[in-house]
Amino acid sequence: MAYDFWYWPTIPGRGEFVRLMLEACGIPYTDRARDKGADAMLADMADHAGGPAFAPPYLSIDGSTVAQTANILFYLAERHQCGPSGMKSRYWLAQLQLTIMDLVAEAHDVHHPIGVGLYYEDQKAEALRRAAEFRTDRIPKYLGYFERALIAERGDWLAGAPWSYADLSLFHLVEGLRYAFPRRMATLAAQYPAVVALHDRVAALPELQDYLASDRRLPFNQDDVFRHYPELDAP
Ligand SMILES: N[C@@H](CCC(=O)N[C@@H](CS)C(=O)NCC(=O)O)C(=O)O
Repeated sequence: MAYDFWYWPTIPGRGEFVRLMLEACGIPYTDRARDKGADAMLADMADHAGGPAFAPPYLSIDGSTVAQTANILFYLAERHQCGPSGMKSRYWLAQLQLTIMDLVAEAHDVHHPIGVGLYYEDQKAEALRRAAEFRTDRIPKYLGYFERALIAERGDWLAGAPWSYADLSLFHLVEGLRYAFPRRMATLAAQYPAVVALHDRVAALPELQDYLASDRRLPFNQDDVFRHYPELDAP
């Protein structure tokens, strides 16, 4: 069975965390909105009388949905036994993933600090203030946490071995931060060697090579959660 996976068709966004897991775990899926368009996704969302999703990404399963990025990854890991399976690891990975999603939300709020529905141009002054705090305090605090988490584990991955969806997500998080804040990330790189090494290990995973080189993987762009506005970046 191939999952019906729904996410905005033109950005990696939060959908990328799910795509990476589906691809690396070899789970069959159809990227429905890339085939059918965003309007088809909105129609599908409106169609789920039972268990509707509030927002994409989501999986559509038997008329119901599994939504919320961290929840989707938790579901897929359980259902397909992809990654560490011990009780402690499962909840540890969920904890890490929820923390990653917190940082994703903060990265988004840097360019939309006042209103999700407003244009960036209408909140530029506030974005400048938010970006300064994000660069100085929040990125180091989160990356420092993931650095400690990696150092605390024996082995190469966030929950020991084998790799898990949280490792894939930390990889994409670093990619997104590097896209949005290249100057800041260049300054910080040396302080978080375990995070950088984890990023590089995921990039080299044999299970991901086909996907990473394919056009199924969308490039970052200025409609995404991670956006590069040069004025919001600094060393
Ligand atoms: N907490 C949710 C957030 C979902 C979300 O914000 N999705 C965005 C795209 S990345 C969206 O389309 N939001 C529409 C809205 O909030 O109205 C998750 O992690 O999946």
